[in-house]
Amino acid sequence: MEITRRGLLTLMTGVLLQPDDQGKRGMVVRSIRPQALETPIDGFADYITPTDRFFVRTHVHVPQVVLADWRLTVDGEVTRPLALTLDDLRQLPSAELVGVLECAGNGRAFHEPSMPGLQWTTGAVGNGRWKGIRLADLLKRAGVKPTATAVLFGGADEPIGTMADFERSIPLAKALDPNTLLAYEMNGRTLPLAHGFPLRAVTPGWAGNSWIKWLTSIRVLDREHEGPWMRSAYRHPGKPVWPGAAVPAEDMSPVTSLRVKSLITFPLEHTIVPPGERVRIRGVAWTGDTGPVTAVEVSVDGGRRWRAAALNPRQQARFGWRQWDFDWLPSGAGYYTILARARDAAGHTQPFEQEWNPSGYLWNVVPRLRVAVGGAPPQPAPPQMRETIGVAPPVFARACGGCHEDDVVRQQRLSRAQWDREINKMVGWGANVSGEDRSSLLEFLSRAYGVRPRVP
Ligand SMILES: Nc1nc2c(c(=O)[nH]1)N[C@H]1C(S)=C(S)[C@@H](COP(=O)(O)O)O[C@H]1N2
Ligand SMILES: [Mo]
Repeated sequence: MEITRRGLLTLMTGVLLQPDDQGKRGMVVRSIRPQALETPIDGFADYITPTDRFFVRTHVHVPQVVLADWRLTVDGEVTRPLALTLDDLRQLPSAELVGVLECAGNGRAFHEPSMPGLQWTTGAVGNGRWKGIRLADLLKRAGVKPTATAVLFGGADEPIGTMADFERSIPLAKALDPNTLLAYEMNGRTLPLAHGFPLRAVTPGWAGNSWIKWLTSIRVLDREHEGPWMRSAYRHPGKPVWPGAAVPAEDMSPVTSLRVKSLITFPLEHTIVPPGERVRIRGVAWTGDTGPVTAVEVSVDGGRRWRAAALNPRQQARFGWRQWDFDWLPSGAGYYTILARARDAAGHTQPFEQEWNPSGYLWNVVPRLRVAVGGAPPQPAPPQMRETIGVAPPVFARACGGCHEDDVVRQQRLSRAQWDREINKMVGWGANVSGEDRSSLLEFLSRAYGVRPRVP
């Protein structure tokens, strides 16, 4: 462990021993306190996400860990309850794996209609190297009784306000899976405080809500844990529901496996590519229980044609992501829409349309970005939020209603400039709009039917 100024001070006073909370670099702050930090797309250039770029999601007050007092207890439906120090754990055979940690809510911001919660876009995910012990080895020592069906993780963190303690259980089968670890190292170093020092659960293939940090207690249960972090949070209907609908918690089940997903990490949105230049499109792809990833396809024409990207042949970790690339020589100047679509061993692939769910979990729509070859892309129109549709000025019915109904207008989402051109077009087609009428019509159309998230 690196000795830092703070570490040295605490060694001198002999009270605390915890690793320096490695500073984070260039993160998108979604919440300062409790800490929620998102990795921007430039944080995904490496196979292993550097610790200082790794996203953080914490619901709670980060605990003060006094290692001398720290114990991991194992109890519940076991024949030999245990209380172990970190040194005890380090004596056990170690295991290491590369695995993707992704928050269930990653991509929530893309759901329409939007829902409350952290508005993660693409960066509540990272590929880490995790080292620790196998949970199965510990459970074997403790002697799991036949009545056991689930394993509850509890951490040292304290809830904020009247929030319930962040405790969650996983099914016994997942706990006994040889890939399920209790990790004391991340990316070759002592697990940082932000990521759960001194010990966290690593449940590869499953969303972050099962990767409990600051572990102090493992309790073997005869049923799924009944706390609110199981019974009301992290639940998904498992099928499409009416967007915006309230779904009773009992009609949903806990979020477990991640879904097949990819990110395009290069080039960046609205890059201007010089004509004649080759572009190496790059990204990463991962999946959950239905892995491994078997293919990534790329389209440079908005999905009309697809071709296989090359998966990095050295990256075979079952739960790690795979870097891919795609060599592209644009056929000429123009505006290109690039899409990527990963496929996994079970034949699952990424959808174009996400089914809506009440908490906005497991977003995995094909990623998309646009580049301009040989010229600057036009400035995207700033989104205009609708305050009220307002009352249509008389010119609307008079000038437009003669030829068509409102419906054809209502489905449009156009910027002011586009509406301006549309009016010109209609005037060209015979609509009688002029002077003051014209400005009130333009005002109305761009306010009422401006660019904004679609509302179902
Ligand atoms: N004790 C505890 N563990 C926790 C959480 C928490 O708030 N408290 N958040 C969970 C959630 S929702 C996620 S996505 C991951 C995030 O892990 P990271 O902060 O190491 O990226 O931790 C999980 N483990
Ligand atoms: Mo999460």
